Amino acid sequence: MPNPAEQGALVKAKAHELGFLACGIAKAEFLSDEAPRLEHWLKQGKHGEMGYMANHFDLRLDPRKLVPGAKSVISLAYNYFTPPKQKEPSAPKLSTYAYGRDYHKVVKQRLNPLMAFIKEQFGDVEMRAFVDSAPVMEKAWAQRSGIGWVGKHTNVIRQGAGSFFFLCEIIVDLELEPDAPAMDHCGTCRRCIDACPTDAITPYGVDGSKCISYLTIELKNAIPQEFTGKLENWAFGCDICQQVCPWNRFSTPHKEQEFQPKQELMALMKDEWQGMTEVLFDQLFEGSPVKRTKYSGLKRNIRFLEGGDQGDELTENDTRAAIARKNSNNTGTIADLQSDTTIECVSEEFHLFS
Ligand code: B12
Ligand code: SF4
Ligand code: SF4
Repeated sequence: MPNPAEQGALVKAKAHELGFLACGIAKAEFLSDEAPRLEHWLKQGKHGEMGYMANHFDLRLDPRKLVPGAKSVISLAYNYFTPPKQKEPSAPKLSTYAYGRDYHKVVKQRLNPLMAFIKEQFGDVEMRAFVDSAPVMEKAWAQRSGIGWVGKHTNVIRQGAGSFFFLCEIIVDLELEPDAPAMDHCGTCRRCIDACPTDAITPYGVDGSKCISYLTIELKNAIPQEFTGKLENWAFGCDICQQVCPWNRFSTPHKEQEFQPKQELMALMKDEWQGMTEVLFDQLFEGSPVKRTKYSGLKRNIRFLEGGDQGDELTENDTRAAIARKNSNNTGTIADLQSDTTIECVSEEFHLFS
């Protein structure tokens, strides 16, 4: 029987073979640092109307409550990066993660052979796989297992790979040797904070209720008027804080066929988005994460971008803020921001599958 270090190495090698970008291991234990932070975040109402974030507080902080007897959390990253592909520059924007088929299903399918391998190698172990599908603090596990650090925009960033990847985990009652946690490499940079159009980011924290991703996907009611003129043409999700992050210079295109966008979706003109019928919506977004917001949600978002949901004109303040943003140093082109090398990097060494 291999020892915990050899077992861990076998799992990582298999994960690599199956196409995962990274795989790391952490000891399954109570998330003591995260507990007070999560509590504070919820008390401040930063989850907005995402009621599910306030549920299962204890389960969320302890993987042994999800898998009794759990000893290890295997954390994995799955690349979804693709350079922007929408052809019409003025068309409402879709977040990159939503170009293809829903990641919950795709990544889960990729995890199944890894679970089968674990059973085959180590016998009848208890385990469960999660892809944003249960109360699991996925970013905390990714950081603990060395996959990457939680950046100031709160997404997990990996040296040599950026942050355009999904996270998933296998919680297992098998003892595997833990990896060292990842170190923070944000340094003095604050590009994501300065670029966020709704001021949702404070260092290492996001006010979910102000994030465009929340407003366009999770929020079921009307988008509050205070966000008029601030959504920067995003109709579903938002990539700005990741696009301006210098670490995403290292992103490389994914190889997942299921994440390839439909050509007709990428070619949609602005007026076709605006005039989209429910029939076309169903056709374009079958099996896509965009289904989460439903036809009515997407239409609401598009109307909001046009200023049509309130029927109000942009206020003078909104216009002034938009102009100020355009002129500010921190809102140059994404290429300018990414090519800036002033970021303080501790190391350029990469540890894929370390
Ligand atoms: C709720 C949620 C959201 C909410 C709230 C976002 C948020 N930051 O919490 C909304 C809808 C806004 C959202 C948006 C997005 N999301 Co989201 N979301 C989640 C979800 C379900 C839970 C996250 C969570 O636990 N939040 C609770 C708060 C308390 O956690 P937190 O912000 O990370 O806070 C921690 C830090 O602030 C830290 N902290 C606090 N103070 C300090 C101080 C210091 C010094 C340090 C070091 C740390 C620290 O402690 C807190 C607890 O660990 C996860 C899936 C999962 N089950 O984990 C996906 C997830 C985080 N989302 C994901 C993605 C892709 C996105 C978007 C990029 C999608 C898009 N393009 O529109 C955006 C990014 C917005 C952003 N900048 O965060 C991915 C991120 C992958 C990655 N590489 O990190 C995840 C992991 C889903 C997945 N399985 O891949 N999301
Ligand atoms: S996803 Fe957009 S709105 Fe949300 S925190 Fe990042 S930049 Fe701000
Ligand atoms: S933009 Fe800068 S501060 Fe923000 S996550 Fe990236 S490196 Fe960290």
